[in-house]
Amino acid sequence: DSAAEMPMAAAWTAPLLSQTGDTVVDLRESIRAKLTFALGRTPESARPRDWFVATAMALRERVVAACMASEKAVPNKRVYYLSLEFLIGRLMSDAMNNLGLTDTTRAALRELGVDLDAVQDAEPDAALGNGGLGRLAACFMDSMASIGIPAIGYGIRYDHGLFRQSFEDGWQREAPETWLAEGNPWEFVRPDATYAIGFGGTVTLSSPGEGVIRRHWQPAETVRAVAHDIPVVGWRGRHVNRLRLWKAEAGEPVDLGRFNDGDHVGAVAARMRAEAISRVLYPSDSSADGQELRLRQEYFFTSASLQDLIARHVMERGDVRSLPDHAAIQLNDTHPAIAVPELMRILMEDHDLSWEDAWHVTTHTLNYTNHTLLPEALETWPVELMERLLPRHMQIIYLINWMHLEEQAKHGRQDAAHQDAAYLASISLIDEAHGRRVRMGHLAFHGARRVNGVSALHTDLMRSTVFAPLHALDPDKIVNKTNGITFRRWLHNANPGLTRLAVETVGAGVLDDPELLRGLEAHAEDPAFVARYAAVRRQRKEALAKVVAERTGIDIDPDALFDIQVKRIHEYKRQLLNVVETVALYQAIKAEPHRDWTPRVKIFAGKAAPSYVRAKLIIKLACDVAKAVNDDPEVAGRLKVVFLPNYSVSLAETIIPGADLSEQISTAGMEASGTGNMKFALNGALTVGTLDGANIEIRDHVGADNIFIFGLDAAGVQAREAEPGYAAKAIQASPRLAAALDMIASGRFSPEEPGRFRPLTDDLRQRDQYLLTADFDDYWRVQRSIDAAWRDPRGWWAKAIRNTARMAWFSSDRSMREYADEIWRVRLG
Ligand code: GPK
Repeated sequence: DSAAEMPMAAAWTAPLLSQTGDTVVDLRESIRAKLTFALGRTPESARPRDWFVATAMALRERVVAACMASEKAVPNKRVYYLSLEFLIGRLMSDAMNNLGLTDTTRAALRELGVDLDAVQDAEPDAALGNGGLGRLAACFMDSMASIGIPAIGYGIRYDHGLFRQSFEDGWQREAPETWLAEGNPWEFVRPDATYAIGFGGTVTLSSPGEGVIRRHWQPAETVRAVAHDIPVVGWRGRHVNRLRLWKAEAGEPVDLGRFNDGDHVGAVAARMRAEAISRVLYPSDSSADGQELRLRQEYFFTSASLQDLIARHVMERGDVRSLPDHAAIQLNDTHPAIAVPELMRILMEDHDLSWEDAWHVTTHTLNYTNHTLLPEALETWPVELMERLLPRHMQIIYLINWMHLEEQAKHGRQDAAHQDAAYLASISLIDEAHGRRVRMGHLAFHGARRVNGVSALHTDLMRSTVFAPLHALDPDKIVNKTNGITFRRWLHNANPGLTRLAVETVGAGVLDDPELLRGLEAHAEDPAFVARYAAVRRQRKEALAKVVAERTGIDIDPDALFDIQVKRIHEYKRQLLNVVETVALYQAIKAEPHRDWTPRVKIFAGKAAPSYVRAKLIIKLACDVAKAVNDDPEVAGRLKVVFLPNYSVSLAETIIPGADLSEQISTAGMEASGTGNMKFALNGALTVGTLDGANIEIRDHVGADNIFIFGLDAAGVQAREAEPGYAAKAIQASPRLAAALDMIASGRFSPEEPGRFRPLTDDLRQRDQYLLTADFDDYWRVQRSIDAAWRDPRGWWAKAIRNTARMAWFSSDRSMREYADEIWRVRLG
């Protein structure tokens, strides 16, 4: 069976010759030359890492050639995607596959006596992001290059991306990640693209005459932003874009005066302070931690990016006033929201625009994507800090706000509601109630032409909750753009067996047009096709079982149902609901050990923010429950629990194709979209989920019969939140839940520290902010219906195949086309 015979880590190869015209000999000699002359290594002494670098450099040359070809003409309009995070993962398979060079590279390396899979495994992940928000930016970069949107992604070149996670007796430990330790073969340093970024200082006034007053910012400190470019090659190499990441450097590398005075540490203090800006990615996800260094990071990359794109625009077009016609800037969340006053400042101070003209350009160029409505994640900065770090920007924000509030008064709103102080406070860019803070969401909203949510539900909730008063002022501003994923990474590269099966069934056109996947539906109950589809899954489950054994020492049976929840650890995502259900199932098995329980393996992976104590305790509980369950002879392997350490993009590529069941169980209304949910469904895992985020749209596409929905919807959650004491009542009404919580609280899983998990169980009994108790019984019910469905393989595979067949709409190519048409108004190249 051809699908099952595909080599495990091999990538799918487009059924066409290389896009670059290279033969195996060309590439082989190119790799050999890189190894010899760029790395100074002999084939005999080369480690896999050296082969990786040599191969990447050989491929990079081909990317550059394609890049030169696609940059020949100045595009009419460019997209600038500003994001503090790009969670890219490995780049080699993207470059190889999109250039059609996978087979050529494999053969070239084989002639050199080297295995491509080992070379690919030697590439470190570029983990310059925390989770969904950063991964979305990476998928969008791939899609923009693939569908031909001229774009530059702007971010920070962190020396250390997301921390490496390990477990010490079930407790999360963090270690620095060192992806750049041996250099980055994909990047080009661009010292000519260096900009000065100011901080602190004072604002002075001058009057050039005629009653005109000018304000000039004299920063106390200046840092240099140096561009590092990573080319992003699109599908079939037709188009190449750039990811431009800024590295922070000091104006002067060393203070020679202090050095000569013998102060050798003090001599480099300013340099250390400057370089700290691009040193480390903040590891918190969906929560704003409000530290000064973070604000410095945000302003640093935003200012450098704006200076760069304006310089390019002026060079190409002459007049900065036409910026909105030739540039669309997308702010990925509020992290670059300081772009609003920074663009105003640059236009007024460096280009002499009036306030009105500058405001016109700003509000016709910027757009803002919101990724969460969770209050703890909405960024606000203390006015005092902004005044100290960015005094000129604070003045501009005050003036924007003054005009914004005046506007409401001028329009002479008749109804009392709009005269109300509470109303004005709700639309103000300054939150006066919590010690005077700048609301970055309000700032971004007000400065943007379009504001978007990332799923239909999330966008509706933006309109009805957090942004309701601002939305009423400009009802066309908020639009929905449901997230997507790049099928090239998440299907073609991650699951070559399934890709080959799809190509052989519906034709190679499916590689260019995912809508053709729909042709698989006709085969959902065809035994020959089902056997091949099941064989692909089986192979991926064996590969996953091997990784689980290597990394945790736990043996899992590929015949069991692989039930997987992988994502950041966060209370609203409710990994705890999954763990409590696991405990209840454990109790049920022990109560009736002779029943024929459906064998299940529960697999968890994900990182907790280092300061998120509650999330780390949930990880510890999962690990302690795993130990008890896996070691219990009465369970006899019918339930196993695994926590895989150090979740990453490349680990996700191994995990997702091996899943039977995808856990998407957030409290309804709290997960803006989710994108892991899309990756699993595309690969044919069935979803157990709440009516939250994009789960709703996934249900609409795959059909209600092919997904397992449970629990309260967003309206039900709102209603229940208003009922005091709901948790105690729910626990009283559910003996199964009560028993599971009692077992956890009793210390049964932590005999050496019986009270360890009381903070979790006490909270569920008293507060239960995420309504775990309200949804528990329905979750149990749907899980048992999943047990039953698993026992009917024909029914299960038909559902799985229908999932794969109906997911085309969730391609990030579709998302990017919608942004291009409705937000950016940019032509595809
Ligand atoms: C949202 F606010 C944030 C954040 O700080 N980090 C992050 O990854 C996620 N997100 C949402 O939680 C997901 O629901 C969503 O799919 C993803 O952003 C991309 O939009």
